[in-house]
Amino acid sequence: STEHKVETDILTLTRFILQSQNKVAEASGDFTLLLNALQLSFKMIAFNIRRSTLVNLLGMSGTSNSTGDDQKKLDVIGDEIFINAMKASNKVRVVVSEEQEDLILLSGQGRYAVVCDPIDGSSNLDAGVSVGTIFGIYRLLEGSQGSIKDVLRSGKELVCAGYTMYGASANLVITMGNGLNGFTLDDSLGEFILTHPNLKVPHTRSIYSVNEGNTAYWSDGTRAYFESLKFPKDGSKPYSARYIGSMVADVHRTILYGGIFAYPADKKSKKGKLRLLYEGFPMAMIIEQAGGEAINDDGTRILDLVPETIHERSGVWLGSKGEIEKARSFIVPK
Ligand code: AHM
Ligand code: MG
Repeated sequence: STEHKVETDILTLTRFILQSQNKVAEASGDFTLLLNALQLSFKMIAFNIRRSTLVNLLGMSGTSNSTGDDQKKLDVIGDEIFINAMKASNKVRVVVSEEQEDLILLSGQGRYAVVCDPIDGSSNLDAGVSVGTIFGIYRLLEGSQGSIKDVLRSGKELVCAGYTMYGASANLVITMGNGLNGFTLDDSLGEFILTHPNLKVPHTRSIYSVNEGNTAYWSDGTRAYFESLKFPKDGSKPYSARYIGSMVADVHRTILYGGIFAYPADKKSKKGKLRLLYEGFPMAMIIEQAGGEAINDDGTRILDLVPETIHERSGVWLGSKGEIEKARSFIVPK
């Protein structure tokens, strides 16, 4: 019995991972060390975002990344933080970053490949709006010393996926294939604490999240689908629109409140905008682990796709099962 209200037995992310690892027979502790390196990079990115206005880290860096996007100073810093953490972990042989044209091969004893968008949604940074880091982890193929083959694989083969949203607090949401759990960074302890165990997408709120400014480029099916949400034929209330323009924040809200998030392929972006390997796959695994679904514009399960190049793009539709089924009935030609 406790006579005070202080939590003296907190479940940190490291403790949580160790507990999950104990259930895996071949667990060697390498995965825990890799996750520790990732956690450190998230804390460092969170810290730099938080002080960015004060120390002149906002604005453009004057460079552009592999896919031609202009880079923000924080994009460059986030990328460096992430890559250095992966190198220092000594557990990773292959690194893919949105900010690097080529994959990075590392030496050492690692058995993992990590794919990452270090700061996603960076166009929101200067306005102080939430951004996030998205990541996925593959175990190297049997006998591999690290090569591009370790990452040109279907999303189903990911052993771990997650994101950290840098908002009012830093929120890390992670799955190792047996459910989805959310952790919040306690700044004073410097630890991610389990605050959202066993996350499931609710079915309660009718919200759609899409860049409606692209309507002119949409397919007829996409247009008809969103029209159906705004003008329901069955007399139900129209959906609410919410669009932050940071995938991590839009997906985080979808997991907590329900609804659908989409970045469809359209006439302007024929393969969509989002990258399959380090945006589509991790978010698809995450939403499925929360009981939802993720498909592309053909209605194919995102996790079944196999990328041909590391920066390949894909249309993405994700949300609760019911919302995705409704979308599918409009967007996939019969
Ligand atoms: P980025 O990786 O260059 O930051 O772009 C990805 C972001 C996503 O976070 C977000 O869903 C999307 O781009 C928003 O794009 P748009 O401004 O076209 O709506
Ligand atoms: Mg991105």
